[in-house]
Amino acid sequence: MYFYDANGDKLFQDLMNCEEYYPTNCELEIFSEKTADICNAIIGSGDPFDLIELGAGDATKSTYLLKYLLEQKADFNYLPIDISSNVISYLNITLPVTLPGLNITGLNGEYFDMLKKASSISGRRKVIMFLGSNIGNMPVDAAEQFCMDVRNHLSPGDMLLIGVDLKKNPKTVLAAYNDKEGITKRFNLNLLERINRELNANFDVNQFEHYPTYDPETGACKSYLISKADQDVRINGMETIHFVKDEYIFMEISQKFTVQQIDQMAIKASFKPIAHFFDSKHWFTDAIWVAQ
Ligand code: AVI
Repeated sequence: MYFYDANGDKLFQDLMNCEEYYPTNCELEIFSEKTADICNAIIGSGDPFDLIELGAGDATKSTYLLKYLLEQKADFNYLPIDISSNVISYLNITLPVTLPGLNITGLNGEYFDMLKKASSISGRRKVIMFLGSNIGNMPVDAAEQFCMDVRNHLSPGDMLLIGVDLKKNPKTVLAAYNDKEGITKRFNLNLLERINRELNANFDVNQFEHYPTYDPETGACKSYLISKADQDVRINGMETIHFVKDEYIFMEISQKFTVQQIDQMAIKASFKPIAHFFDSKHWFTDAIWVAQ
C-alpha cells in the first residue's frame, strides 16, 4: 500500500494507460462486454444487497455494473472502501451526479475495519468486489489467508467478485512490468523517493536499477531494485543501511494464477466458485464465488 502516495497514484494511472500494461484493459473489456451476465449473477434471486468494493479507486470498472443495476431497478447500496480519503470524497460527490438514484456510502479506511463498519450499517446480503488483480500483490499464502479473512466477514450466500490476472505467455507478463517508457521503473523508484520525503532519508535513486522478473512455473512476477554500487543510505538521520553493489531490494509481487488455482483458492476459503468471466484473449478473469 506504500506505493500509492499522490505520486504513486499518478504513476499507476499512467501505467494503466501504457501500451504494455494489459490487466486494466482486459478487465475493462470484461466489465463493458459482460455487464449483463455479471449483474444477473450478482442479482441472483433478487434480494436487496450491499455492493461493497475493496479499493474502489476511481470506480471506472464498477460504474458499468452500477449503471446496469440501476437500469434494472435492482435494490442495492454501493459502499466503496478505500484507504484514500480523497478517493472516497470524490466518489461520494461525483457518482450520485453521473448515476442519479445511486445510494452510495463511501467508507474511508482499511478493508476489514470498513467491512465490519459496513455490517453494522446494514444486515443486507453482501456482494464484495475485489478487482484489478490486487490479490496478486500478496504472496500466495497471504492471498489465501486474505480470502479466508474476507469469508469470515460474510454469511452463507454472500458473494465475492474477484478480478485475477492469469498465467500467459511469459514475455507478455514481463513486458507489462518493464514498459518501454519506464513508468514501472519510476513507480518503484517513487517508493525510495517517498522514504526520502517522509522519513528524511537520502536514497540516491540514480544508484538503483529496476529489475523485473517473471517465473512461468510459479506465476510469480517480482520487481526488485538493484544497488548499482556499494553505498550507504541514512534514514531519519539515525539508521544507516549499507548496500553492497548488486544487492537487491524486493519491491513487489504480482502473482499470476491458472483458473484451477483460483478455483482451489475459493474452495480452501470456504467459497464455491460459480462463474468465470474472461476477456477475449483469456488473459484475465473476473470470478464469482459464493460463501458456503
Ligand atoms: C495494483 N496491482 C494489481 C498492480 C499489479 O499489476 O500488480 C500494481 C503494479 N505494479 C507494477 N505495475 C502495476
